[in-house]
Amino acid sequence: MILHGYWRSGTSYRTRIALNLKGLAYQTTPVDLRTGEQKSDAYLALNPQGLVPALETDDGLVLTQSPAILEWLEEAHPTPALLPSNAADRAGVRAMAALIGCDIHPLNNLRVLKAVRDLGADQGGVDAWAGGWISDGFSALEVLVARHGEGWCFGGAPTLADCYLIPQIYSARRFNLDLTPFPRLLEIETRADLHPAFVAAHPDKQPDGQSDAD
Ligand SMILES: N[C@@H](CCC(=O)N[C@@H](CS)C(=O)NCC(=O)O)C(=O)O
Repeated sequence: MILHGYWRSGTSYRTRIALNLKGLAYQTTPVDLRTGEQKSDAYLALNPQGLVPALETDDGLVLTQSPAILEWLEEAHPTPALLPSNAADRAGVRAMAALIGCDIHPLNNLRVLKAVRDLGADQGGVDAWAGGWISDGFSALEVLVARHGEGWCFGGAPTLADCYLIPQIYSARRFNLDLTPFPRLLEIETRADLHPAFVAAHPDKQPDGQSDAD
């Protein structure tokens, strides 16, 4: 498989975590968001939306939208499972994933932050914008993890929810958000820091992840 992504992109990061948790081999083809490569003709042919990630499967399928990719991985490669075995718990994990994927991440992606800057925000304003939405979502997630987590977001093993959480924490640090109000989320991050699938997916470990510029 080939993952087209960018080292610091949260959606690419969450996809790498899921691939690694499943133990699947893949190559990475970097798409440089700093230079606008996601809008090149070559990349638009893969993903007409011009966003990363895109996953080319061994069968020649091109999958886009990280939630769809993660659900496809779960269906095509069910073991180890990243969703619980009963429907109610699966809904609980998907709710946590959507809390991040639908209600936090879209408000701090590159094109939205550019629009916030175009409206006149300086870096402090951008940090406050992104940090405010992350804080809002993390406050709810902290409560949900208190209800359902037993070491990870939902239960005692990593699920799709953790694939979403760890990149969002990484992003929160880039916006200088104080994470001390979220001790349960930070405990999960500490656990992920010791888990090989999460460690190998970290942006700093990616071949295109050597530059500070962004
Ligand atoms: N809902 C999409 C969002 C994808 C997305 O926003 N990707 C960002 C990087 S995390 C991107 O490609 N941004 C480029 C841009 O805004 O031009 C997904 O989950 O795949």
